[in-house]
Amino acid sequence: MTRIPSHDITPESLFWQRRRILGFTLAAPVASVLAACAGPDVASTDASAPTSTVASAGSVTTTTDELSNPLTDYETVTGYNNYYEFSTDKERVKDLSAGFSTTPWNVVVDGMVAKPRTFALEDLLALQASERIYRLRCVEGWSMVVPWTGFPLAALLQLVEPTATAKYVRFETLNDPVRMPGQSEPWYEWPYVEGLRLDEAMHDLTLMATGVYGKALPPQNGAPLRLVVPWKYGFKSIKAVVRITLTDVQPTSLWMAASPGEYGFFANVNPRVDHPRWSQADERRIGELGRRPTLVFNGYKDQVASLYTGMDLRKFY
Ligand SMILES: Nc1nc2c(c(=O)[nH]1)N[C@H]1C(S)=C(S)[C@@H](COP(=O)(O)O)O[C@H]1N2
Ligand SMILES: [Mo]
Repeated sequence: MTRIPSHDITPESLFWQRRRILGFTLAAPVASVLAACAGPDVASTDASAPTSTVASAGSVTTTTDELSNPLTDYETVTGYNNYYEFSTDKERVKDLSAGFSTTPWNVVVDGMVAKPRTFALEDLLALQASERIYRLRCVEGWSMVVPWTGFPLAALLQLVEPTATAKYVRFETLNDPVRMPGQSEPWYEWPYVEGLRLDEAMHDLTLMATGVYGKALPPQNGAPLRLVVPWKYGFKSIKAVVRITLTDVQPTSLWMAASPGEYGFFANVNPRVDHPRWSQADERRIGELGRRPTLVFNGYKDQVASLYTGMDLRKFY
């Protein structure tokens, strides 16, 4: 079992201390929201930090991303998770989600499409699968390198034929407080919602992941189906998707609703735009000591910058 430096955890008590130090006064529910995705990842060097070893799970043929960054080991990828439907404690999500059943699973694709359809998960697993090694940069200031398997979202959207009026894609997580006990917490507007502009959704980098490390996606990583948008902060990569709706209205995500001053719609990784409460200039790659500089668009600038031509990316966070 890989040990995670305890500094990544923002327990309520520490959070409150920090709030007091910073002199914030917030009503309790709001403050709990902000403890969320979240408090900054505290920079530290820790002798117990995991070393980057490529885990044995599944059939991964490549051991680094295209920038020669080693993969984050399997135990960490599947043992250190943000998933508020189960817990705000990243190290407890794995155990608390262990019994989460994903059969049967349907995904409704509706809205501004010529051919709305409900897909059984099996229909989606039949789409051409590919392996993608992507950096995942959490807005909290930590990152990983993850080998996903899945299919491009574009392949799914082409099947339903978005109409000319569709401008955005809205994603929704399963809403089931019995199976997802965190949804009984009143601080958020459940279910978790995320959104992309249609051209972002159609971009080849945008993946619907069904597996990790060559194995089926485990519950804690968003089984059976989760979005992965590698040039945006991790919170855009919504888990356990049950509904995808094409629309002409910019979706309001759970994080935009919870804290509009902190979380915008685009949320492109940008080291030059600080979070209101911490810098985004650098990050802690889990498994490494110290911090490394955060890359513009998380290192995918060449592939995605043209999506934002003419936009002021400081303003359109
Ligand atoms: N439904 C849902 N999706 C979610 C989250 C969540 O709490 N609920 N957390 C997000 C955040 S903040 C991050 S960083 C990533 C983490 O993905 P991972 O656990 O696979 O690393 O999932 C994102 N998707
Ligand atoms: Mo995150």
